Order: sequence, then C-alpha cells, then structure tokens
Amino acid sequence: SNEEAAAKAAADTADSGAPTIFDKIIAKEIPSTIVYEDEKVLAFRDINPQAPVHVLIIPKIRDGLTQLGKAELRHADILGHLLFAAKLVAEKEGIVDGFRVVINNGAEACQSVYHLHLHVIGGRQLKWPPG
Ligand code: D5M
Repeated sequence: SNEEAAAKAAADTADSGAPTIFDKIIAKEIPSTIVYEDEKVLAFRDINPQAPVHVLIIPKIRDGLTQLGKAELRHADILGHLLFAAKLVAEKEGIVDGFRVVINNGAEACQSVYHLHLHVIGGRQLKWPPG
C-alpha cells in the first residue's frame, strides 16, 4: 500500500538525524492545533484523524528518540511524562473513560515520522485488534 511504501521510505532516513516535520511544529513554523503543552511535551491534533479525537504527543527535545525502539534508560523520565500527558489530554478531550494510546515503531508498524510520538485516539467505539 501507499502507507507501507511511505513508511519504508521514512525508515530509510530515520537514522540521519535530520529534522522532521514535528520540529517545525515545535518551532511553530508550521501551524498545528495545540491541545496541551508544558515545558517538556507538546500535544496537537493529528492532520489525518482516525477518530473524532486523535492527538499526537511529542517530546519538545527529541534527544535521539526517533522511535521507541531507540529508547535508552536516560529517556525513562520523558517516556513517563509523555504517558502521563496522554491521560491529561484524554481528560481534557472528555474521553478519559475510553481511549487508546498507540506508538507505531518502525516501518512494519507504519511509523512515518521519526520523532517519537504517542497517538491518543478516542471519541468512538474502538475495535480490537487494530490493523
Ligand atoms: O504517525 C505520524 C502521524 O503524524 C500521522 O498520523 C500523520 C501525522 N502528521 C504528519 N504531519 C502532520 C502535521 N503537519 N500536523 C499534524 N499531524 C501530522 P506515525 O505513527 O509515524 O505513522
């Protein structure tokens, strides 16, 4: 599929350390709809929403975290912070009683942006398993 081909191409450049589209969102060089922000993380609406609520949460400093599979012990604090932010976003969006947190890791999981991000998805009945 197109999605799989795009994911493979993205993975090929993942280790180049090149900036991603999310750096431009953090720098506010391109617009986004921010739903939550603190000193460490930024949460904004996904441009291609898969549910009525679809928010991405990213660390403001990538620090080598292109993907979860590259995490090191020094990232444990920011990983916990991101997950707690997912709960805050779910509360803010009124979906705290039913929501999903997703991290796509690598081409086989269709990761397309190599700056770690959590998807917070909800606002409808979600199905299991995901595709
Ligand atoms: O998810 C990467 C996600 O990033 C995908 O759901 C689209 C979203 N995306 C890409 N560009 C933008 C901008 N400019 N604004 C908001 N959302 C964006 P992945 O897990 O890597 O497949």
